Amino acid sequence: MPTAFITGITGQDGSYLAELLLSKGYTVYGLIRRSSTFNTARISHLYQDPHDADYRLRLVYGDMTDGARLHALLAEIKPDEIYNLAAQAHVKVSFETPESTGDIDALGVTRLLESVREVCPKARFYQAGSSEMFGSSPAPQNEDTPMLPRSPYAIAKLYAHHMTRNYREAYGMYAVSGILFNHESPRRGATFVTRKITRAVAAIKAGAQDKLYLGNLDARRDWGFAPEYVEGMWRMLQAATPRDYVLATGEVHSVREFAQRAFARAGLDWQKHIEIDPRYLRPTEVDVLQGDAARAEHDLDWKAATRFEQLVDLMVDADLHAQQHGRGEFEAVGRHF
Ligand code: NAP
Ligand code: G4F
Repeated sequence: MPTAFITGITGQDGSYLAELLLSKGYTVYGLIRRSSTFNTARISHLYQDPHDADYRLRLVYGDMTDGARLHALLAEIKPDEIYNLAAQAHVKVSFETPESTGDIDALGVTRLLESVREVCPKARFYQAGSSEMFGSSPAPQNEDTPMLPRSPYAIAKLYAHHMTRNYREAYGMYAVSGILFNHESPRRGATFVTRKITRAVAAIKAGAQDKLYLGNLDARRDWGFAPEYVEGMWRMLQAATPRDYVLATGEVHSVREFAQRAFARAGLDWQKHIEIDPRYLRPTEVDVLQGDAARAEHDLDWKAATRFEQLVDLMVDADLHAQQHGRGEFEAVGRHF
């Protein structure tokens, strides 16, 4: 069975991808950062004792800023597939940390690609590109839409996107960049707007909180369900020809609409609880992201299935459940979510 190397395995997407690949029989190596507190909550249900006979989830220490370590790991593991999901993935934070965001999200990809070229050039490489790269380009956006990024995060991702394409063209490597629109789940980080809203709904419902402070309610996004998107990543690496693909639902809603639906799901009136705090506004905003995933549907037979209302409801329900049962941030979600 194949061997995969996942960077960012402790993140939302990394955890779902690890589940998917393990279920397909892969041996999965996951890169984790040394941390003084545990950062493996999203994959704790997948943990295996190294002494298990079927020990296929192997966590290794490293960092996207440490090229020598990435090189040594790839030389040792010689994976068949590499999924580069590691990133400083928060757009607003990237305005505060532009240098380290570029180091991890842009140069980190070059470090990885260069190591792949040197030690395992036949490996198939997936780069986690982002719809943020489209920035101010009018919607709907597809693979041919001009990219006009609006944040240090998006600019770093665009560098990585072009670098991935360049390694494909220059060295004939199987290297692709998935241009993924926003995808969410009960495992979404708590500072992204969807999860920030659904966690607050649960806390307000329980009487533990009264107000939720947000930024731009008019921003519109194309929100899908994360497990479906990691399936799309895998399909990109199984295709006969390496190509870049958009993954999206094609449906667009505002932050306000997300909040309205989420509060209503719990029987709450959003207008009584939401306040605007300018600290959550961005120096430059991306107003509308709406993807056209026709190429992925045609070539990969990939199509988003979970619609907006279902997504909001399942996220609210998971956070209500967690709140009611006094569970930690990801404990309630288990294998199902
Ligand atoms: P996430 O939950 O924020 O996870 C990010 C992962 O990157 C975590 O495992 C994190 O480790 C790791 N990481 C951060 N800095 C690192 C470093 N210097 N070295 C090694 N690992 C590092 O993000 P996500 O939502 O799963 O997204 C996965 C990827 O897809 C990211 O590259 C993101 O930019 C991209 N993307 C996401 C979306 C989306 O809507 N979710 C859409 C388009 C593209 P820790 O747990 O230790 O922090
Ligand atoms: O949830 P967000 O922080 O996600 P954003 O900026 O769209 O980025 C996410 O999706 C990208 C793909 O398009 C990924 F590449 C990236 O890694 C990340 O996963 O914000 C969504 C919208 C923004 O317009 C933001 O201004 O919600 C608006 N918003 C309004 N109030 C807020 C808030 N965002 C956050 N995080 N917190 C707020 O209080």
